[in-house]
Amino acid sequence: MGEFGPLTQAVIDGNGKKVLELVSKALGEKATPASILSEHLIPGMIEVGKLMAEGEYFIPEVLKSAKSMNGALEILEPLLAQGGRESAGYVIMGTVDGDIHDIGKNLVCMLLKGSGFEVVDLGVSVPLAKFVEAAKAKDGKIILGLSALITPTLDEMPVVIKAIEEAGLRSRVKIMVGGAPVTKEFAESIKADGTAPDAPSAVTLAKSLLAA
Ligand code: B1M
Repeated sequence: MGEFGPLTQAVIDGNGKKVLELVSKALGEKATPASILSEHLIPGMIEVGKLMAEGEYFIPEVLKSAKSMNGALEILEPLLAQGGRESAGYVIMGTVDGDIHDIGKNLVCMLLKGSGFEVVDLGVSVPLAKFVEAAKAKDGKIILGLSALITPTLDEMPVVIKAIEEAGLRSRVKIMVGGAPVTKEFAESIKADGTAPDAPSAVTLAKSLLAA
């Protein structure tokens, strides 16, 4: 295991109490929510992923880290969303059916909200019909964001896109896909409107999809 700062290490250790303490301390010392995320919390989850891949961490350890990360996100989210600006657009977001990973999706939602988007987060393992229903319920040009973290659930993305087409919504629903296994080539092959490798670039993509 490499050398990490105390907050990153607390995420790796899955020590939720310490993570909350250190996040509050950093905010008290005027660190920005965005820097706490990118410099401390995300590197912790990246290391957890490495430890899982190396067989050093198993599901219980990973879950503890994920819970501690999500606890920190709850504190940071309202701070990132502050501002009361005019809506930048409407985004429906969810992790596709069969997939329960949500940390990356939550980060994307958080940064979108922080950039003035109205975000409806449908959660994890979202059934196809729920995406279609949510898209039907909002008029005008909107974005549908699909997240997936495990290779088998990538197959659900084209299924959702087809259902949106069949519901006659495709011309006004821009579809953004993402998650670690999603490549640009994959996104093009399923006729999504775009993909982004991380949360900040997802915000840039969302803006450009609505401007197009
Ligand atoms: Co799972 N898991 N997991 N896991 N897990 C991975 C993804 C895996 C790569 C680990 C590994 O083997 N090395 C592997 C997938 C292999 C594969 O298929 N390619 C894996 C596996 C196999 C599994 C299970 C099947 C394990 C099992 O049960 N045997 C199981 C799946 C259950 C299911 O979904 N049906 C499982 C379960 C879990 C936990 C529940 C324990 C937990 C999830 C907790 C939670 O999310 N609440 C978990 C975790 C935490 C991980 C790792 C360690 C970390 C994922 C994460 O949060 N990353 C992960 C290893 C890894 O990724 N290296 C792993 C941090 C996050 C900030 O990054 O999610 O990539 P990420 O999001 C980024 C970008 O991808 C992008 O922006 C985000 C922010 O920058 N992005 C988007 C994401 N969504 C986007 C949407 C967009 C745009 C950008 O537009 C719509």
